[in-house]
Amino acid sequence: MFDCVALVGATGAVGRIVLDQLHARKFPMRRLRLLASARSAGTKVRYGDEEITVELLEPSAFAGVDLVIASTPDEVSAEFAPWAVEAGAVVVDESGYWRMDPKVPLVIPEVNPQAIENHQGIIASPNCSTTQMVVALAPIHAAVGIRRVVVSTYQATSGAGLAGNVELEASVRASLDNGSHTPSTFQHPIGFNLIPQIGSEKESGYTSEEMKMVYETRKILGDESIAVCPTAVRVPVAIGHSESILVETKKPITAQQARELWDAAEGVTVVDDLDNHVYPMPRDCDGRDDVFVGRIRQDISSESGIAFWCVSDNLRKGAATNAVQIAELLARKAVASS
Ligand code: 11C
Repeated sequence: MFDCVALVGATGAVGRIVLDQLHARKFPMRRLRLLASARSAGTKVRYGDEEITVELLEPSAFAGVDLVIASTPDEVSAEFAPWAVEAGAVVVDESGYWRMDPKVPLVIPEVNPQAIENHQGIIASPNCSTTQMVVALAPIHAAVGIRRVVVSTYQATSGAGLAGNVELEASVRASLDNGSHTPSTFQHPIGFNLIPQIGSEKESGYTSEEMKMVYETRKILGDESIAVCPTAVRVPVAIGHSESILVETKKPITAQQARELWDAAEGVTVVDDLDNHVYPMPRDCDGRDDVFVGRIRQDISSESGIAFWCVSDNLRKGAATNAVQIAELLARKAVASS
């Protein structure tokens, strides 16, 4: 049982779901505090039957806090996480800032729970598009080894926060009304459109979002030899990232063997019956915590490959749920060592 847990970023798209999850999963804590920038400090936020007033995020705010769960932009995390660690708290961070730091474990509880053992105060939760892919890849990697992954993403506007969904709605309405809407969150109008750019250019023509999928996948699976070729695309869907994934394996695997591995895997639900038009779709996965896989088939262009379709709620398993599951691991570890 934690004496005091602080949630940083409670008023954001992910923070709201973290609050719901902490309550729904009866997270073991005596007190919950909410911290945010001056813009949100003073706001009242509902938590179950309580109303909690958001406090200002400043170094002194972490006195007496045991655990921090944070969903903030990278630059905010860079500043506050050291304050929290200095005050003795453990930080579960959803931003991209700490993920590739060698001292920071990057954790998906179903995949590499053992990594939390070596934390030095900060534990990172991966990028949403990486998380769902790696949950699906992990059982295949454990069984037959993965040599290469080719992935194209179809990412929801909520990946860019509440502003992304506001912009989706405004852009769709403007198109239906034959009007125009000037984008501010995305690079182009998102209504009735696809945008093959998420993040900024990072290296060799790949975006920052795409390179997260390369580096984070290797770190979580603990295998620097895995080759990943990603294309990340923003689509006019509010919630639920989808991914078309082709895996080249070290040893051959059949589609049926892959299906059996996913049927047995924690956190994965197989939805796969093409004859009856059954496959995962974002609108069916919205509000659910699992990673859904379907369209499972042999790669007809090579000897040892599996192609599949993967959908998950990017705000849940892609962010809030994974962070709360990491916090639950820490709670169990504390009980085990007390
Ligand atoms: C998106 N995946 O869909 C991004 C947002 O590194 O946690 C998440 C950014 C991150 O826009």
